[in-house]
Amino acid sequence: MSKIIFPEDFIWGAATSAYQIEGAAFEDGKGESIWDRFSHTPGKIKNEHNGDIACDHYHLYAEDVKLMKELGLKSYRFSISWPRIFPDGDGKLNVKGMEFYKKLVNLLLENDIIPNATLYHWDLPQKLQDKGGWTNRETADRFADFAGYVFKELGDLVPFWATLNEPAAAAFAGYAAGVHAPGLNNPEVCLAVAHNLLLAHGKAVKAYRQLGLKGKIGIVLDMWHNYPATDSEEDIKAAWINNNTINKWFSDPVFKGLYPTIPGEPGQFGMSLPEVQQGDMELISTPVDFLGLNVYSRNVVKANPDIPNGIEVVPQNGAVTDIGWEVYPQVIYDLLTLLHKEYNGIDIYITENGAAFRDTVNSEGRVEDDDRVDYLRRHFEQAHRAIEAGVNLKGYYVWSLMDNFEWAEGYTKRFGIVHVDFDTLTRTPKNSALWYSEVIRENGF
Ligand code: IFM
Repeated sequence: MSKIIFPEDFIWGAATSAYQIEGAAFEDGKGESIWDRFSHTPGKIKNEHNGDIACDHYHLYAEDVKLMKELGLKSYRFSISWPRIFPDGDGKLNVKGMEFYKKLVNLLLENDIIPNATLYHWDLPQKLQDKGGWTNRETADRFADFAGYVFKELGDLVPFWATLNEPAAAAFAGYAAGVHAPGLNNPEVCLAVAHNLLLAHGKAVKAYRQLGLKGKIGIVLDMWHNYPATDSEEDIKAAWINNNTINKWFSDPVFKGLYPTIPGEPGQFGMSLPEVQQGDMELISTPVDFLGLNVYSRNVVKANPDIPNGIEVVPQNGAVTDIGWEVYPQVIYDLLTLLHKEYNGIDIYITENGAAFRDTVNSEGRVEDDDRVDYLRRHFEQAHRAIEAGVNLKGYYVWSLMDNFEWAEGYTKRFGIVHVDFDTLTRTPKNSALWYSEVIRENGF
């Protein structure tokens, strides 16, 4: 097979998030987050795991940057814990929290690793949740204050910023399904939550622009592209509805300044449309520099009038990862080409893609995760295909740099290319990390 080579300036990286790796949950003045509260609530997380220690990256960050350097990562995507910097969400500043990120960013730069920072990866300060969390429009203002402060401190050093990571998960898993923090089962509020998250995004982008900073800012969205189970008109319509409502609920407001239209009764999913005030959509659609796309798998759907929203996800028979997600690499090509067309050739970064498998360290000290190598290779191929088709794909971040706290699944799902022994905190690069390192060196495979 001929070699696949990526564009010269293609950015290869790996991603993590604060709550999933940092630990030090109650150290150096950090405030409580909604994930600290949720993970300490009995029955919410598998095996009652929590992020108190996680990978202890807060203390081991220098070792982790060294590892990134050894692997040859060009960039590292991480998130900044809001309550580490503003323990109550606003007001009192925790200088020590800010110092941690300054040390991390400086060390990355010393090692020629481009820092890529996300401002919100779900760990809202609990004190703001006590005032309604994202149901409260004022949370968006508090976020803009937090973002503005971080931009002033790190804006000259960090060239890539994302405002929010997967706001859909924050709104739907957190406020409707209740499987993520803050654990509410209230579909009624989740479109208002989504709107306030989008406002937070817009206000942060505006704050960034006002400071005249030279880097790039965008938003990170997750999408599961929907394919019809059969060629029937009903199934095709079902897939179309999901692709054009759920999948675009955040991207259309950001890139087009409008919400998708829900066919049928607006209240049919038990949700109420948000109150949109004058100027909101202009703010939300303040121009961004890129779209960050988190993509793992797809949905195959069929129309089913007997279930509440009329659209059923049909399980597939093919290979799945350890979290039960189908391996379907073509979703990368399909989504990238679609988004390219839909949003005028915007620059896109795959900000997360990867797979959970049951990895173990063998007696020779190796982790033979060939299934992950195969997964990544096949997904990279589809990304390359999309570039050849004209998509402005600029970079690819593997999820995740290391095994970590997988939210409601606790530590039971391993997404890392580096294995973490959660008893000793020992890091062991898996075969996939060694293979990825070679891909980066060759800029292809
Ligand atoms: O671990 C998560 C991450 O925090 C957000 N995107 C999906 C990953 C795998 O579930």
